Amino acid sequence: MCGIVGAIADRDVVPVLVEGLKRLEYRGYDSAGLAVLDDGRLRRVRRTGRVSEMEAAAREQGLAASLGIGHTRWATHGGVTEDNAHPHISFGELAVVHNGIIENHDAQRARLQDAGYAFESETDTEVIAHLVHFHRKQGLDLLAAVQAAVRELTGAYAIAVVGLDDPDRMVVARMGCPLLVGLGESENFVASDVSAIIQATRRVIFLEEGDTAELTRDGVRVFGEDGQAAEREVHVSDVSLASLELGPYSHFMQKEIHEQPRAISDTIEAVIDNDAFGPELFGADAAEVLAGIEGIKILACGTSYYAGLVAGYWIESIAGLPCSVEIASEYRYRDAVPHPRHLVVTISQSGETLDTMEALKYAKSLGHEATLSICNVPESAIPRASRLVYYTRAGAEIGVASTKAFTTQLVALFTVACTLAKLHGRLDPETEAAHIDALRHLPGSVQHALNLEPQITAWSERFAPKANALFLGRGVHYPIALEGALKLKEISYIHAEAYPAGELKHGPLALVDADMPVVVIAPNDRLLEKVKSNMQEVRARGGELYVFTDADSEFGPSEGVHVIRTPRHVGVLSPIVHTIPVQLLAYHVALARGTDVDKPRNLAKSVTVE
Ligand code: HGA
Repeated sequence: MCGIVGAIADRDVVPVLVEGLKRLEYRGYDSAGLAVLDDGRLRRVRRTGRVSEMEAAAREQGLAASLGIGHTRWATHGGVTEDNAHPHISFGELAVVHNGIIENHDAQRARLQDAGYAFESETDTEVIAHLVHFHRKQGLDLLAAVQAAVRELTGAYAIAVVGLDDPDRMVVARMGCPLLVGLGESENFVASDVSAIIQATRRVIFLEEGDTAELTRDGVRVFGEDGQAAEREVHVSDVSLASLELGPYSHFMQKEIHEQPRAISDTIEAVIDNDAFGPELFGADAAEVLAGIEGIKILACGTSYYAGLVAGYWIESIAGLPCSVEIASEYRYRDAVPHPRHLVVTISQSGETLDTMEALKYAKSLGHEATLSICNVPESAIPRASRLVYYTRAGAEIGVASTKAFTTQLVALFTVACTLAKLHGRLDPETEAAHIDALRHLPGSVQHALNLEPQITAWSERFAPKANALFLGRGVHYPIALEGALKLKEISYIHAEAYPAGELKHGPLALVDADMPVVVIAPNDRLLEKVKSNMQEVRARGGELYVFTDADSEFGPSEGVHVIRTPRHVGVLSPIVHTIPVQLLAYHVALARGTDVDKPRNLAKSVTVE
């Protein structure tokens, strides 16, 4: 979603801002802009479309300055127009970039209009610019004006503000949206994501909810929600530049699909090194937190929700504990019945997913004290709000369609299931050793599945002209069918639905004809015979089947039935291996259709708005 970058330095910061915005492109956006303080003038350039178009315009105008802010916008309030693009400026004197949604913008707009402010955009953001300007004109300095303004806002925001009267400072604030400060030598930065400033500094402070901060060239002062000076820890980011570059790949999604053997082995390293599952994997007080747990509630959105569904099968079958899995944006708005002895597990790649964060807050408000976050970004908001954490080590995921984050979440959740089983006396040493052995061999099986790419590419040509597709799976592979359908619709825009194969006859079979390709996840498990019957139902209606099955299953191709064989059945970890072909299928169908694989239309990474 929206990205923010800002810099104050003794050098021209425009290249820093542009590079930062390019690194934020992966979050998804529709327009971009910069505002800089140049020799007593506030200059701005904004464009709809790509950062490179905005960069060209900035170059043409000879934009150069030592203080500035930049933004990539993913519109929530007001259409995708240049007037709605950020930065927003008040009276030509003060510029603001904003990530989030201001919920009381209508009331503030009316009030500011009465005070003589004219609005140029349809955004909620513009009220922030005028509100800060208003307080500045009442005699407050920039920091106090921002603090006064945010006290009058409801909703979520990360903002950065610069003003003509303040050529030596920038003020930033956050509530509900990520924002961090980067510390350089005689220069300082702000960004919504560390990748935006990694070329300038690795030393970062993650601002906390309600924080404001004042950045000058020589220092940074942070203030807590109460307005008092606050100490915040300085972290050294280990995000690798290589993970932000494409290297030999055509798309980040392709690169990230192929990084999965490494991402998985990094994520399970601690389990393999310890040769055991155990609460210590989840934090210092995990033994105590997990001790009295009698059930699990998983909260997540999108692909992470599907990872949660797989975990639901594992937790009930391996640990013998009841597990419910719920979409975070639904849970947060219903009258849920809390179970104080249930562990609440949230899953979010970015750790900033707003709906998941709010669901976690709601669960805590209901009395859930035992909370665990599965997350890929250290120090992000959701793990910080949770008592326990398991960090996946997928590395930066740039493609909007999640791939390696999903499979690493699955291995993390498998570890949760096995640890709970052990704590509840349901994991004997032989089974534990077998599960660890399966994990040890998993990267190899995933690599084997990746080697199927040429066969899957051949299939993709047949899918490309289709308007619809159906994905089927049963049991623990049903969520993989859901994930396959989601990947296909996200990046190829083919309408795809997933069903548990046994459900076909209860409705969706009506859709099946020769134009409806049906993808089936059919591993060699105890449900294979049932799935075969479901496939017969499809064939009998003229539907064409595309089946992923294991090397050792006895299921072969026939008229209207295409088969690709994944590696030998890997037992309980089979859903992870079967994820690879559906990712590759979506990727190659999208390539064949010529869509923008890494930045699918209308979608964004790190969904930090409701
Ligand atoms: N509400 C603002 C910013 C939107 C946003 O943060 N998107 O991720 C707008 O619509 O401009």
